[in-house]
Amino acid sequence: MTKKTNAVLVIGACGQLGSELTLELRKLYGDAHVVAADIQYPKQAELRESGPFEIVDVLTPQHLSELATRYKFKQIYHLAAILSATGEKNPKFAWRLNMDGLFNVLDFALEQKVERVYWPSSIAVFGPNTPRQNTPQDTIMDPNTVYGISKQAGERWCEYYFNKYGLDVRSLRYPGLIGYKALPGGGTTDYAVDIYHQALATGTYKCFLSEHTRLPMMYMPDAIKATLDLMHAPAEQVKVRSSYNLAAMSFTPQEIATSIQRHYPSFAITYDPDSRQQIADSWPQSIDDLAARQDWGWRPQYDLDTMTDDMLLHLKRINN
Ligand code: AKB
Repeated sequence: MTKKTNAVLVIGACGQLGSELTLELRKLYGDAHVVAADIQYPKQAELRESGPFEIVDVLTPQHLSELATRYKFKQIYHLAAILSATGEKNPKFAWRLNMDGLFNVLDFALEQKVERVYWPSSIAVFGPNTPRQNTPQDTIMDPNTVYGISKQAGERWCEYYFNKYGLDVRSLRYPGLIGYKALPGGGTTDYAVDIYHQALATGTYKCFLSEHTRLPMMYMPDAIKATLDLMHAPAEQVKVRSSYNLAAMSFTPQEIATSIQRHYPSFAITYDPDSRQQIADSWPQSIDDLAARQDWGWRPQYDLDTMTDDMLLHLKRINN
């Protein structure tokens, strides 16, 4: 059997980021060259129909080796993870999936001589003793969620594989990501996606975080752009080999509601904080991403109001 060469593998392709990133990668490299992989078949027709799809459980290394009989990968995006809120429900499993999954992918990439690997980190690597305003690239990191601990450990391992084995792994510490194409799964920042859906569906939203909880956030087109810009940067410009701080905007539930009210003045928000409040309270309110700006030219394009305008426009179109 002849192998398809120069392929790009996206693991976790059905997730919030994966479903959008896969389609962008297919535009860039050609549909047939970007292999979407996940533990379940995609619900999104465009993702299912536009290119190859493979069932892969990152905890089963044989799934990866089997893929290597059919494809020669030049890049891997390993996005599969259990997020902050879900992780707290089953911490041991979250640790196993987030860590063993990463090891399986890093080892596979080494074995297969993959040129470049992308792995997402998160603002969850920071904790209650981290400075919360303009959190620096290098600072105290004392995460207190299993997700945050796994991301912090993962960052150390990515840097280790780079220093020790020369594997070109690149990473970003995403803030909360907001997009209209797919729903997030099990994060503390998920309210900032749900609120737009509920604004259109019911005109009201009960928020699981309190009114003044400020968190760093980013609109999906900016997250995709940052990811691709980092992956396309010449290796010598990528000076941080753990993970780069990345910022676009910070807002509170009250401020996003006010932004929505510019379109729907009667939109009403209420607050009923749950266990996710404690997680949010341990995270930064704003992020200093100077290193990303200086090293490979990062600049975000969306702020809260331009994101709201775009989200509502697209969601209205999808609903009609
Ligand atoms: C979460 O809320 O768990 C994620 C994240 C900030 O990494 N969105």
